[in-house]
Amino acid sequence: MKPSQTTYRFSFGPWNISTGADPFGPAARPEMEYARKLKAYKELGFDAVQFHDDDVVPADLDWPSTQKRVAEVKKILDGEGLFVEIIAPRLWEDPRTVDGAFTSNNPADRQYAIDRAKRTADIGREIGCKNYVLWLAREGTYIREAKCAKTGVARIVDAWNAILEHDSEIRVLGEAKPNEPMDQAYLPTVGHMMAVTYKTIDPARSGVLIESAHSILAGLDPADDMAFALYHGKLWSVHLNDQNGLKYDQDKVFGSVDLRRAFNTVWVLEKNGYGQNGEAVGLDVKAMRTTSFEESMFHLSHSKAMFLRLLDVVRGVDEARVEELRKNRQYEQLEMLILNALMGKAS
Ligand code: XLS
Ligand code: MG
Repeated sequence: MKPSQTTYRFSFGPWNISTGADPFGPAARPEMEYARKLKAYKELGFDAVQFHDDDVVPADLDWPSTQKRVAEVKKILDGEGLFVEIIAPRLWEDPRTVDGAFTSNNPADRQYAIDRAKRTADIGREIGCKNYVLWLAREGTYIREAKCAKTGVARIVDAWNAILEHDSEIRVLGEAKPNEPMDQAYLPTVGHMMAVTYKTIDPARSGVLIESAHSILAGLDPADDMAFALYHGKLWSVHLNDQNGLKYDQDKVFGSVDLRRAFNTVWVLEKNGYGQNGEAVGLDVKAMRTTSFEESMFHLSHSKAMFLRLLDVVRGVDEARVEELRKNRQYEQLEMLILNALMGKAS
């Protein structure tokens, strides 16, 4: 394979610049003003924004006020030269989604979720974004007996279809996560999510966003999960970050825990042409709670820098030599070739 000439484009969401609040303590630094966050994108070398519906406009506003607010945000983005890469309904904070959104046991609450999901597609249309992400945060249970899991899956597919039907131009990207906030999710892995894409009314418009930490939390390798989705032509966005073992979702700087795992992720994306159809490299990372307000954006530029440095390493690996070592089954030597590359040694 020839080295690709992909010019990568990078994105993140406004939630990635945060106050450091966690389940055990309140904000550790002030909230950054929204307009300041949007200004930060270009300063940090990013190209695109990832939005939840209520990152753009408060949820449940009437439609004319929603349109007005969306137009204001769009104007700021146009002025900054940014595009919106993904739009996603935030279906896990409202009191009506406390028992799940599409899988709630309460029909009125399920309807609220569907209505809000459709409205999110409308916001996407107004702001010029066709990638619609479904992170199914509360679609699962704390105890298995609370719901029928089979019905839960069917309800997720129905909701997915309702979104596809509502807007014939968007494509829906499922984002799997095995646990947190729920004890166990109904669609815990990329494989589950991929199976569901084929059960929708329009598989060609149904794909995935893969987050590194979510694969790791499922005990899987992000690079393999991404390869699987790439094989299916369904990897339409990524959330790169890192994760220290099977704990709570940490959203650490890309490559900060396991450099080789990050290298393999970049390898798989690069070797398979990710980004050549407009896909962006999303970085879903969080600053440490100890970080000061002034330094609370470094984790983003650092993650991007890590991706680009690993890309240099990937592009620097002698492919012919790799092929030869593969052919001769000299995996010990192949391993050292990669370790040397990671440590800045030619061979
Ligand atoms: C959670 C996700 C979430 C989605 C969008 O890990 O990053 O924010 O990507 O809803
Ligand atoms: Mg994510």
